Amino acid sequence: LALAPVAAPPASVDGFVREFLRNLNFERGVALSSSAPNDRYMALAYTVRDYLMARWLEDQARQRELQAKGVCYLSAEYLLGRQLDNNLLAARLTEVATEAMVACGIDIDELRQQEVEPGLGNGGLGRLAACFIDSLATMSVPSIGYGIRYEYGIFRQTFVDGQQVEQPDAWLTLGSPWEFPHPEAAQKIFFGGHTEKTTDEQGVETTTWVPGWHVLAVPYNYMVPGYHNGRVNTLRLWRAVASNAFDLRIFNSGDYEEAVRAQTFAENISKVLYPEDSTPQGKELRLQQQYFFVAASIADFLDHQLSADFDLENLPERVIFQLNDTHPVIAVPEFMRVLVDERGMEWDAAWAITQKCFAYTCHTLLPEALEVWPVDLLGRLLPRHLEIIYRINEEFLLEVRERFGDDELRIRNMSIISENPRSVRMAYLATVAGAKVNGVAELHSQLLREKVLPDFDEFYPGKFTNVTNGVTPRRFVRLANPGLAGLITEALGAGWTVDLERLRGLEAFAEDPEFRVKFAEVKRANKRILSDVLRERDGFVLNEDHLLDVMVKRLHEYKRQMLKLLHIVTEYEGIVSGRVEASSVQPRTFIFGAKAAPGYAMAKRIIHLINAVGSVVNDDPRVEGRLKVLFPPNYNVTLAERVIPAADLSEQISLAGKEASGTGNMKFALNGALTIGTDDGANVEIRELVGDDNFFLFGMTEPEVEALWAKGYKPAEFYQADSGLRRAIDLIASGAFSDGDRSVFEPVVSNLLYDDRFMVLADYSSYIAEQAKVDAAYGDQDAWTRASILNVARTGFFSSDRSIRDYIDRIWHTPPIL
Ligand code: 26W
Repeated sequence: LALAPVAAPPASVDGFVREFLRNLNFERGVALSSSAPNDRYMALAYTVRDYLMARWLEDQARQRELQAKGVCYLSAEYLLGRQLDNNLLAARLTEVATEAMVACGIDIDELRQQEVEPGLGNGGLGRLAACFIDSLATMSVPSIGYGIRYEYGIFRQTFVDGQQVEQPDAWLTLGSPWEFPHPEAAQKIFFGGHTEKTTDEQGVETTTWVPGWHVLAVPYNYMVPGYHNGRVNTLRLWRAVASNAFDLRIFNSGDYEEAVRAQTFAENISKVLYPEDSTPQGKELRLQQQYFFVAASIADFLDHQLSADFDLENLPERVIFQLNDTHPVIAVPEFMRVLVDERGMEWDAAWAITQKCFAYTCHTLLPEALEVWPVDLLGRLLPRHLEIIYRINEEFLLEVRERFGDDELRIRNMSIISENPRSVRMAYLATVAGAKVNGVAELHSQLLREKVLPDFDEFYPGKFTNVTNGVTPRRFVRLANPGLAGLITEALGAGWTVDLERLRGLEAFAEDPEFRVKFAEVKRANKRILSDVLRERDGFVLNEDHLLDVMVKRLHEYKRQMLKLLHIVTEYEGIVSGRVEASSVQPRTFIFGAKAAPGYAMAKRIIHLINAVGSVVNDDPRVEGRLKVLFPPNYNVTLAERVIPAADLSEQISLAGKEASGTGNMKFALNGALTIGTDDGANVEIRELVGDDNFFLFGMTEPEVEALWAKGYKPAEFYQADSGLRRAIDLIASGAFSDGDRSVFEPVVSNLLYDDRFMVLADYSSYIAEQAKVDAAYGDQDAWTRASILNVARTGFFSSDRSIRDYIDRIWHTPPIL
C-alpha cells in the first residue's frame, strides 16, 4: 500500500461544499440545520485549512530537508487581525467559498463576523511582526515566527461616562480554528535556583545551573500562507502549562491546594499580554514571559529544525534570530548557555557564533521605553544568565578599553550593566551581541546612531543600518479596500499585490478625469461601508459628505492627540463665540481610535477629554452639524481595515524625533488619504515620495526641537502669544466640557501650560495654519482626488515586501527558496 501524500480537496464549489459539510458534521458534530453561526464559521475555517494543509506539510518537510539559511523572528507580540479572509485570499478560495456558502444557504458575511481577532499585540510593533510574516511567506523566505500564545490579548476597551474601562479579551472562549497544539513537542523551561562551579583534574572550571522550578512550553502552530504562491510558513506560539512532575511532588505531600496553586502559577506565564506600550513596568512576570518564549524557541529550533548531524559551528550559515525590540533579548545569554553549558562549546567559539546569529531591531527613541532589568530580579529568576551577561560585559569593556583607553566615563556609559540601581540594559546587550542593529525609518536610524547609541556606532563601524518599516498590501489594500484594489487591477493588471512599486503606473491615471471620478466613487463607497459599521457597532451616524479626518493609534503624549483636540476646540470655539460663521466651516468628522495603557493616567484623562469634547460639540445646535467627533471604542485591526480606506486626512502629528516610524501613516497613504504630519519617522520618507504638494507639513524639525529645548522651552509663553490657543485652552479650563467642573481636566491643562514635554503648544500655530490649508484644498474636490491618487501611486515603497527585501540584503542574507 503506497502511502499517498495528503492532497487538497478539489477546488470547486462542489468540492468546497462537501468538505465544509464534512467538517461541520465530523469536526463540529452538528447538522447544518441545527448549527450555530460559530459552528458554521469553524467549519468554514477548517475547510480553508484543509486546502492549505498539503502545502504546509510539504513546506515544513522541505525546510528541514534543504537546511537552507532561514530567519527565526522572535517577537513577544503578533497583532494578527482576523485570519479567515486573509487565508481565503492567499489560497485563491474567496470566490469558491462565497459560492459554496450561497449554495448552502449561508451568509458568509455573518460567518466573517464570528471571528474574534487574535489581538496578541499592543500596536505598531506587534502589527509590524504580523505584516512581516505575511511578506516572508509571500516571498518564499525560509522562516519561522516565534512568540507567545497569550490567553488574553490586548484588553477590550469600553467607555463608561467617557472614561476608558478595560475588559479582558477572552479571545479563545469559543475556540480558535486556526491553531494546532502540539503537546508532544513541549519544551521544559527552567527558572530560578542557583549555579555551582566545579573544577576537574585539569583545572578546567565548569558551571552548572541547578534550577528551582520549571514549566512546560507547549507549541501552538499557525499557518502563514503566502499570497498565491502555494507556500505556507509557520508561526509558533508558546503556551505555558504546569508540568506533571512539578505537581506530583506536591500532590504526594498531600497538599492538594498547593498543587493547584502551583499549576496556576506556572500557567500564569502565558496568561495575559502586558498592555504597556513604551513604558516598561519591570514586572517579574514579564521577564518570565520573555525568557519562557525565547528559551522554548531556541530549543525548538536546535531540536527540531536542524538535521541530526548538524555541526553547530555552522549555525551562522543556517539561522539568524531577529530580535523584535529588546523584549526577546534574554535569548542572547540563553543561546550562550545552551552552546557552552549544554553543548560543551568553548566560550570564545560560542560568542563568535552568537555574534553572527543575532540581529536587533530598535523601535523607539523614548529613553523611558528602553528596557532595563534590575540585577537582583534577573539573578533570582535566571542566575546562570546573569553570570553570562556579566562575562559578556566584562569582555566587551576590556575591548572598549583597548580601543579607547581607560576613559572611565565612556566605559560607564557603554557598560551593559548600569548602576543605581544595578540593572541590565537590554538594548546595549542586544547591540553588543547583534551582527546588525537597525532602526525602523531613515530619521529614526540616524537618531539612533547619533543620539541613543553614538559610542556603540563608533565602536562598531558598519553595525548600524536602517530598514524602513512597511505594511502588507494584501491585508491593507486588497482585503481592506476591494474597491480600490479592483480599480488598480483594472488600470494596471494584477501584479501590483506582490510588486507594489507598480502603483507608479497610476501617476498617469491621476491626470485622467474619468479615472478620478471612479476613484472618488470608491472613497465615497468606503465611507458608506464605514458608516454602516459604525452605526451597527456603536450607534454612530457618519455624514458621508464630511471631510473624514482620522487619528488612530495608541494614546500617548508624544503622538499628541492633544494637538488634534486643540484644533477641534479651536474650530468649535470660533463658532460658539460668534467669530466664525458656522456655515463657512468646512464640514468635518474627526475620528479617533486609541487605547491607553491601563496605568497611564494622563493618557486616560486625554481619552476622557476627547469623549467630553465630542459630546459637547456633537450636540451643540450652533455647530449646525458641521463638526462631529466620533471615538469608537476598542480600536483594533478589524476596525482599522474599515476606517483607513474611508479616510480623507491622516493625522501623523507626533513631536519630531519621537515617532520611530509609524506604520498607520503608510496604510493611510496607500489608501489615498492625504497626510497632515510633522517631519518625523517615516512621514519624512512619505513626503519625499509623494511630493510637497501632496502632503500637509507643519511643525518644528527635530533640530528645531532640540534648539528650543536648549534655549529653554516655556509653554506658557506660547499660550500668551497666541489668542486662538489661549481661547481653546481657556475653554477647556473653564469646565465647558465637564459640566462646569473645572477640576476634571485641570491636570491636562496644567500639564500643557507648565510641562508640555512634547511641545504641543509650540507646534499649535503652525498646525492650525496647515489645517486651514487642508480646508481650502478640500474645497477643490477634483484636485484633492488627484493628490489622493498620487499618494497611492507613489507609496508602493512602503510594502512590507520591500522591508523584507532590505532585511535580506542588509542583515539576514537568506535568499528566497522558490
Ligand atoms: C513595555 C515596554 C515596551 C516598550 C516598547 C513595549 C512596547 C514597545 C514598542 C517598541 C512600542 C512600539 O510599538 N513601537 C512602535 O513600533 C512601530 C514598528 O516599528 C513603529 O512604527 C512606531 O513608530 C513605534 O512607536
